[in-house]
Amino acid sequence: MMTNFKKKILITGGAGFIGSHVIRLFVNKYPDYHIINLDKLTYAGNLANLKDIETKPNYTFVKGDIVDGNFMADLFNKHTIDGVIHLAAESHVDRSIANPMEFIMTNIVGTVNLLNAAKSSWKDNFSNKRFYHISTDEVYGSLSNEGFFTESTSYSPNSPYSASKASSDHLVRAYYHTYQLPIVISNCSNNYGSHQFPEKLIPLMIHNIKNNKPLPVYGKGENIRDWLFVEDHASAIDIIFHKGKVAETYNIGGNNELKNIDLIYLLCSLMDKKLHKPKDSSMKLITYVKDRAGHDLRYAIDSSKLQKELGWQPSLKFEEGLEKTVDWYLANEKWLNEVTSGAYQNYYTNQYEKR
Ligand code: NAD
Ligand code: TDX
Repeated sequence: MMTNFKKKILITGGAGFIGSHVIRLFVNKYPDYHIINLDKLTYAGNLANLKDIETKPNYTFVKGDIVDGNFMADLFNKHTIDGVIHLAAESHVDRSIANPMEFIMTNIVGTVNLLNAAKSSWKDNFSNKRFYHISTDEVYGSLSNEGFFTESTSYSPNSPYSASKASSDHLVRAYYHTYQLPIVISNCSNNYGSHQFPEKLIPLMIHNIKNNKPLPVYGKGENIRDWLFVEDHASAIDIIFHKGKVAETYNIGGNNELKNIDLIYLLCSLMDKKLHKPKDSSMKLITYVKDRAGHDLRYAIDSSKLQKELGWQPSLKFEEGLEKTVDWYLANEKWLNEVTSGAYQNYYTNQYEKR
């Protein structure tokens, strides 16, 4: 086994949706890096997401909570960490509306613990170190039908989730200005792809279509999101981690805006084909339900800075990415059944059936 790794990188939240794609990319692409995945394994963390790489010699999993400051300090004392890619978070807007405190603890307090652990273990000698914070376009608030979020758009978060992410972005930036901690931040639009927990729009709709359950559309379905295939987010993270400038922010987006209802129509017709159902049969499951509180109308990202300065491009067209995603969920019934048993049923009843 190789012991002289070139770099040791701590990736937090690596058992979640985006984190597992980032871990897979880094473990496979950089055999000379030692990748440590720190994850609490909340309802959203699932080691089954990483089965294909878990025995690789350059990968280590550590179960732990970023809210536990002593634990984080010990981890940094035990390993000589060169870089952090911080994805661990509570990530679902609806859960933040029902229970904001978890979001304050993990997204804000947890991020500060990580900043403190990195700062103190690096002992103010920051050469060749990097703290990369992964954030969201939701920190910029909501757009009307025109315009795009750029890196200089003012923050205007509207949900407890986005406010907690905005707060963590500010703290990360403050650690650069106050202590010169070499940080970089990216803000990405809505991701979709394999291994996404079926509380988020696309996998929830796939799961419900598959099981002939109602498809809950919030409000009129007119809200617009900009969708990016998760592996393209992972490739942007790779580029920004290696080439992004210290203290800069990079927006990441798919340039791919869709109204929720149009996306659901697309999914229905794709699933009808895949499941050999009569044309338009899934469409009949669409059910308009009470709108999300404070529902942001539109997100749209201008990612030209990342494209021009660092040469990143999304690789897939949305139709291709959506088909790949649907195929993955249909081929991975066991994964879907496991994550939708147990606690998921209580969540679903509270979120959709008791309202
Ligand atoms: P996810 O909910 O699928 O995964 C989050 C992971 O963090 C899970 O594995 C969970 O176990 C872990 N975690 C939660 N609390 C923790 C704690 N206290 N200590 C250690 N680990 C903990 O989330 P995701 O969709 O993969 O999002 C990952 C990151 O990307 C988040 O920071 C999110 O804000 C950001 N982001 C997500 C999207 C999106 O569309 N999903 C878009 C832009 C940015
Ligand atoms: O059942 C539903 N019905 C519905 O109409 C769900 C779950 C969602 N929606 C709507 C709400 C949104 O307008 O679909 C849209 C997408 O919803 P989510 O999948 O919950 O994503 P969103 O709220 O846009 O936030 C996502 O993108 C940014 C991620 O969850 C965040 O982690 C990320 O930061």
